[in-house]
Amino acid sequence: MSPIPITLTRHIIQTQAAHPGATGEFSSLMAQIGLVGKMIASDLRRAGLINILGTTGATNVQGETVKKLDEISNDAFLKVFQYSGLVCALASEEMEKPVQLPENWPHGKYMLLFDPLDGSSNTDVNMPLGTIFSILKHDGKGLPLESELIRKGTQQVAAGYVMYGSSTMLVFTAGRGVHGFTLDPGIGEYYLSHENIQIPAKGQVYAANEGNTQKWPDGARKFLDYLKTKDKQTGRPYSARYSGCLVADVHRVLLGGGLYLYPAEVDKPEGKLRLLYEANPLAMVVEQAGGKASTGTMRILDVEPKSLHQRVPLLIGSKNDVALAEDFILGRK
Ligand code: FDP
Repeated sequence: MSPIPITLTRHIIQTQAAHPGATGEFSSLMAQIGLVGKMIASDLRRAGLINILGTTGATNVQGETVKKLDEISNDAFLKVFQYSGLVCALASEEMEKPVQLPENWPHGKYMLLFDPLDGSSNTDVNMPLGTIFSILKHDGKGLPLESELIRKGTQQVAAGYVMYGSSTMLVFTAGRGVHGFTLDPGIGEYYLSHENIQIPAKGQVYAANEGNTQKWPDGARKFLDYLKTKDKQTGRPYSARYSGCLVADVHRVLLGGGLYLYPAEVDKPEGKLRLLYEANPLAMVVEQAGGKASTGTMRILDVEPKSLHQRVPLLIGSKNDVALAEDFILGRK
């Protein structure tokens, strides 16, 4: 008989058993994130058939066009969490302010920040998409203020993503390694498929929007030229792989090595990606797998955020590749 596969729930309960003080709240929270992932995956699978492709006609807090699927995915989080009693704060990349949770309702100690649908330019063309989440703990009583959600990445207690590709995967860390679970759609259960993921120290792949290189500072441009230059000893040229979905591109480098970069631009030094909803959670995952995440000049997880929707440049992946990118950006190469 083949061994019993480890489900997401069993994995979390086993890990929890190693922590005698654990209340089970975290296990429930993760199970519900898994449920949101299933709801979104189910909509994405049928998207072309049920009139949910295209835009809503609205613009979000980031000034970006809202896709119908952005809204549907955001709603999935609200449906599952608003009255769950599992969180005391909810903040979404799609919403200007944190969600108002009912005062006279039970609430847990965790604060959940999420990007419901990452890579939304991929929705209408059947390409990969993702969901990113970051979990913080509120130590005080009652419901936290917005300012209490604006924390450094080092304060995350857990983080991860769901990737909607040829299969649906949930990858997360609670600070003790990174584990990947694949959804068996036939029975609606996530099974442990990638235990203790370790990112290679160096890869041979880069993911970047090369159409933007003319907007990049010299250091970042030189770095890309370096990666494309032939050199057998250092495994160059690297291959380019850019899907337009951060989750999918980071997932590729997490498993195979290399790096994803969305650097600062000369006229946009703050970069594009959101610190609290995208960079911090992915940085926690990648660091836990032995990789590195940087703004180009400092560790992502040490950036002191000032606002909920703050943007940040991001270089993330294999530790040697990211360190080398920093050397170029800082003018050391
Ligand atoms: P998108 O705007 O389509 O949601 O989150 C931002 C993100 O996608 C990432 O997933 C992706 O890597 C990047 O932005 C794509 O930006 P460009 O279109 O500028 O390449």
